[in-house]
Amino acid sequence: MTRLTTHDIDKLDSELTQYNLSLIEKTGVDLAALASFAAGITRESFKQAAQNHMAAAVPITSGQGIIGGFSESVQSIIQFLGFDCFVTRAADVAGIAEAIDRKASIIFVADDDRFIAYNVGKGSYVDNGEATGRGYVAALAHMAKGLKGQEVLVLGAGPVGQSAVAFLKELGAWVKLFDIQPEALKAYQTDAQVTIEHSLLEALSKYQFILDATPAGGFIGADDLPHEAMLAAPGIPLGLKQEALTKYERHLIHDPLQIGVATMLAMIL
Ligand code: PYL
Repeated sequence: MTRLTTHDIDKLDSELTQYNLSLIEKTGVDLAALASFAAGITRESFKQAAQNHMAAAVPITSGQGIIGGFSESVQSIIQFLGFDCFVTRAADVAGIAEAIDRKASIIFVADDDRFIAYNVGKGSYVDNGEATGRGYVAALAHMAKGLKGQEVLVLGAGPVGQSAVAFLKELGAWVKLFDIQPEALKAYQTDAQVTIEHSLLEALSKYQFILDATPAGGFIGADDLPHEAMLAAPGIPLGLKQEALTKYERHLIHDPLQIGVATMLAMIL
């Protein structure tokens, strides 16, 4: 998983309203609706649940340490969705204890390897990778006005790509999967709804709907894609080159945290 930098998220809080409006423009629905769809709940029940939950974001100092603004960005996304959320004053175990003492019902914690939301009452958690894969498929499905029976190219068979493949199959899409590491594709060799793609450039030129779940940046040029391409790209950094970004911006979903955190919240209620 690529590690975010403070620079990736430094304007996130102040731009959430504009970000949500751009989601509505591209997909027809807002962040709460996408997260609800990905979680299999109604937008109404998601909004209702805000009355019964207090969330906490706990900074974690392990490994490469705290990312400036990370916990605050998680908090602002959760608050934007109508839920109470605080960032604990303490970090690590003391922060988790503080969250519980302050009656948090959902605790968000991330180290360098995992980012989870833990539901204290249920004793269950959801992982950011799984939520992000589902959330970005939800966005692509709305942008495409439905993916049932459609061919969708998924780049990357890591945690996000695997979750995206699973949800795409649930939605009745025909998945075309590419990964640079053949062993990542073994699990799909006998899957009737998944076709393995062996040439990246050939695959990019062929499919209108693309989900880029790779951690690679700047490898997709404007001429590599069909004119009508629509892309959902959770991968950090963005896989599109600047020229492609300019050409496909109106049909591109890409953010550092918003869809993943919103979907974690909707899935862990
Ligand atoms: C969850 C993000 C999405 C993409 N990469 C993941 C990442 O950057 N993970 C590291 C998160 C570290 C957070 C740090 C803190 O500030 O609490 N431990």
